[in-house]
Amino acid sequence: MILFDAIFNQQSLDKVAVRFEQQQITYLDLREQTLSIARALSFLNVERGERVALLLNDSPEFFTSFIAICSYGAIAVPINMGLRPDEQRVILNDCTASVAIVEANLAEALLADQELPSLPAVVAVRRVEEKDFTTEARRTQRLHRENTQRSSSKKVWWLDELLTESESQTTPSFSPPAADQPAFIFYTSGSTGDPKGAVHRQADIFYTNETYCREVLKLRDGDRVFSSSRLPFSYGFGNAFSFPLLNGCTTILCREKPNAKVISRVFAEHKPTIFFGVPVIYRLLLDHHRDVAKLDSSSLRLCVSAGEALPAHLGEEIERTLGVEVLDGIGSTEMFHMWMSNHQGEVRYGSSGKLIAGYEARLLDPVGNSSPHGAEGNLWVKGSSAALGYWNKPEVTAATFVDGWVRTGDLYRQDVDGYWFHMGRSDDCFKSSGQWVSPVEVEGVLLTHDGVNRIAVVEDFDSNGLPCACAFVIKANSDDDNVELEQQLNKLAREKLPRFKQPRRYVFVNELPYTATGKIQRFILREGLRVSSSRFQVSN
Ligand code: 3UK
Repeated sequence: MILFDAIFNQQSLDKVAVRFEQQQITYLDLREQTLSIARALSFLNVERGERVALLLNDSPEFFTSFIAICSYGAIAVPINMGLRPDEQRVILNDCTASVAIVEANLAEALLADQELPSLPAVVAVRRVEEKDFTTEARRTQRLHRENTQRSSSKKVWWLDELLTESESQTTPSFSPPAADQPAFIFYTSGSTGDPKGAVHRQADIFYTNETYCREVLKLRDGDRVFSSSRLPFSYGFGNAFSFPLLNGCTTILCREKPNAKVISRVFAEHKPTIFFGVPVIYRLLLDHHRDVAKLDSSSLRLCVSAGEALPAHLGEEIERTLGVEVLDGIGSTEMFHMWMSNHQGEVRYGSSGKLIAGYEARLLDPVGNSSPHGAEGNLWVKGSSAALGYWNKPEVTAATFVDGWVRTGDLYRQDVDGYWFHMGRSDDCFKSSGQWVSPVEVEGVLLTHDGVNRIAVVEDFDSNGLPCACAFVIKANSDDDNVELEQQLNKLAREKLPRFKQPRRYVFVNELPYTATGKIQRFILREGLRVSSSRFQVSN
């Protein structure tokens, strides 16, 4: 199967595929644009297997470029726009992209970047709706000047001009991929360390559509989906690209980074039926709803959360406030999308729900034996959407992909009813008084206090150098007194947790560090504690 056919061999191509700001783009429009990009790839002499990077905001051009690249037989590499330029450069160099399709404002920097040896061509997208002619005339001049100066190294194109230039090119024919032909690479940084590129096949897109999308989302005609997680994160990709487009639905894209204000505007203007977010976005959305402006959630039939465990009480608060269930599920870049999820009508808040048909899961103890039923263990998963491995990283690949199983790095336990509970990342857990502490468990308890808005628990060391828990807290009301709140949190912890899990220290902060995909970076907090707590902007 080819992605192009799977999306465009639909009964009606007149339906709206994308709502992008004020534009409504049909499947037919997307199809035409995809074919012209395929001609442009052929014009640029891109070869099968070559990497084409995408540095694009969520936009129709992201879709058409991605479909064209994969169907053409090259390898698409979407890069997260929330990363710093030096982090993006590491990815461009790791995958040795030969072409990058980019937002206009990034083109010059990429052209001038001497440390990007492998990138011979840059294609810059200028958008009709943001046409400010003066800025654009200046940009065009600069790009042309760069072009002449650098004709021997990198070549730059405006996408629209490239498409006109390659119009007379014969449209390349798309052939079905070989079983293990790589089609795209999604980079993941995990919670620490260097980015790793998970290499996927087109088939992985179809597999997640047949499994998670069919079983859990049950998309129907007329669904309009909106994801605050962006397309270069495989969660956002499934949510806002492959699921809606493979099922003839409409996806709502927004160019801006979706914060609570933007999301509430999108709700009011575009009336999504399904919303996908990560826990911190839900927290910010509920705060905005309470403090700034009421959210119009009248069109919603379902909410989804992933990326991190959704604390039980936050799940309940979302359902109370928005009036629909929120389905927490776990997936990963390596597995492409979800393998476990809550299901409508049988949600258990605080759990990741049940295994999705088409996936297997097992829990192993640290030496590799099966954990006894009900006990905690390291989660391994198996399913046909697993990546072929990491790009150019044989050792890490061998440690993560073993005999068809994928090591997730997550600790889980399963209850008697078959619900799975996330107990933290194996690398975030620590021992206190010789016993394991799972930060997510302690956070879940303390979050039930009304005075806490967000919290992150990490390993700290007491005055004797012994490990203990430390809680970083963002208060719900900035006027609350720190000492008083700390006393109340201590009391709550004493009531609900064994002594070794109770935090020995509380640090009140205004912000917590997050990755570009919305995960708390506990390692930054840990490092900060090691250096000095004064590194944090402490509140009050
Ligand atoms: C953690 C969760 C508890 C977990 C992702 C849905 O997050 C995604 O991919 P990443 O590669 O990270 C994977 C890791 O994130 N995680 C994700 N969801 C949950 N932990 N509860 C959850 N619901 O540690 C996992 O190993 O960034 C999520 C779909 C596609 C994705 N890529």
